[in-house]
Amino acid sequence: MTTMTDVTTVEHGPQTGAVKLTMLIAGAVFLLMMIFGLAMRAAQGALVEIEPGLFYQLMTVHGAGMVGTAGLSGATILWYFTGRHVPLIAGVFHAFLALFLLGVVLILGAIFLGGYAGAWTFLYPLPAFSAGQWEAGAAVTFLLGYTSIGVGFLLLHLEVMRKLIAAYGGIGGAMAWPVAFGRGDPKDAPPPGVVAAMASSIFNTIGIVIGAAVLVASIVNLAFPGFAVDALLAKNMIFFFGHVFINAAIYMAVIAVYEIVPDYTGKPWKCSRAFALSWTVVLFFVMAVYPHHLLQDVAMPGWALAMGQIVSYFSGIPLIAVTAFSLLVYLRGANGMRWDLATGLLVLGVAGWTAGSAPAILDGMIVVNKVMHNTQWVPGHFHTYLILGEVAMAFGFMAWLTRREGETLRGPVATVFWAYVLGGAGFVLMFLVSGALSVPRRWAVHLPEWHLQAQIATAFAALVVLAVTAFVLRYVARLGRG
Ligand code: HEM
Ligand SMILES: [Cu+2]
Repeated sequence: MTTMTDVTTVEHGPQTGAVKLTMLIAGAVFLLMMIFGLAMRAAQGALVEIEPGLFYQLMTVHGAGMVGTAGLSGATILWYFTGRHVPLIAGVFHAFLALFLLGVVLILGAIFLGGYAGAWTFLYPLPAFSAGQWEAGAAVTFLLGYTSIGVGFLLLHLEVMRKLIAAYGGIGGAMAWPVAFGRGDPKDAPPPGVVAAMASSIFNTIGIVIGAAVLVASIVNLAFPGFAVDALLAKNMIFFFGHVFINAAIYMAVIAVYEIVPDYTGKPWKCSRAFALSWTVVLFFVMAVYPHHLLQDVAMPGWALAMGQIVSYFSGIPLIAVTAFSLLVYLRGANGMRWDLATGLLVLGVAGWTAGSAPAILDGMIVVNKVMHNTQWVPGHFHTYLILGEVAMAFGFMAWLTRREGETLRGPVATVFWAYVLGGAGFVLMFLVSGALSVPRRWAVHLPEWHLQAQIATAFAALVVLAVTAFVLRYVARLGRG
């Protein structure tokens, strides 16, 4: 429905085309980055030979590409469903997409033409210490790519927040604070998707602003090496940004669950008091918990690390409240649910996200972290809530965008779905097993004792790649047929 020439609600407006196109790009990039991941795991299992310099280029493009695409797909879900509730300016989304693609070009150029291989975390001062692998210009180009993507996200979140604040009577209204803390009636509360959109836009904006500051400082340092940055401060800022950004990607994607599942049960999903309260807690905990990335930094003040650990313990509670618990409560009250690829993947996403938080909380404990941190336990937990969490929800949203009435999850599409579940679960389990056996992370070459785990993981990864190829082809075929 078009309300004004340049203002449109996405549901039936021209934005649906842009959203479908963006999800096509996201799906294709996920697939390509998974193939790079497969190559890395195969190299760790000595199944293929990849020269270490190239391995770190692949690791850099895989990390940046995956995190960026998780953000892209999450933000697209946020945009699409926010457009159901408030009118959004279409041009903002186009600018977001254009800035994102510009960033991708810069990042790919920096890595594959410039040789940048300092990992997606651009940890200061590594971009400036390449040991001859890349020039400062390549590192600057990589960081400019991030900056471009960051500006796009800021535009998108500002438009979303501006409209939600106007429509729901301020930040508190959009966060359902009258229901959470006062006598507000849940009947008058905004829908769950709005609460999630408001909360994730707030923390992602804060994260990106901090990220932009450290990006600019790093760029100036590369251009004028005399300009030094406090390394510990830079690390805090980078991990605050990185932690918040990837979390925001998942919290934005869950909006698809809140908005789509009710279509399949016929029962509306209401914002209860517990739900509203949990999202407010999430808003603060997501930001307060980031020091769990710095538990090994002896120079960090003790109180910050203690806070990281304590908030880690407790952050599981609101997380589960806004995901698995609210979904189960909701489904219990509903009269059954129709399963198709979309609902299958969305519910898998919630389950995988919840499951992945368990090893993450373990690693957030200082005593565990001292042993586990630089092992593959870490990629083990984050691949769980990414492959079986965010990415599953993104493909679920894509399946929903191209759904057919009355379809169910059986036949070949069920086989593909279960191949994805099995491949994903096996793959992440092998990371966790390797981590428990103290196999280090981010090593291009593995000792012979570690090859078997990597080889088994490679077979599971191949299954994931096959399933995702089928998801993408199905999506393309259905878009093509209109
Ligand atoms: C078939 C699927 C995938 C495969 C085979 C794969 C493989 C890998 C491998 C082998 C590594 C390096 C592990 C190490 O440190 O030794 C890695 C790191 C990583 N992967 Fe994946 N991955 C997959 C999917 C994903 C997805 C879906 C995401 C995010 C949405 C993701 C994000 C990352 C990140 C952020 C890193 C860390 C890079 C770094 O340490 O700088 N991966 N992956
Ligand atoms: Cu974190």
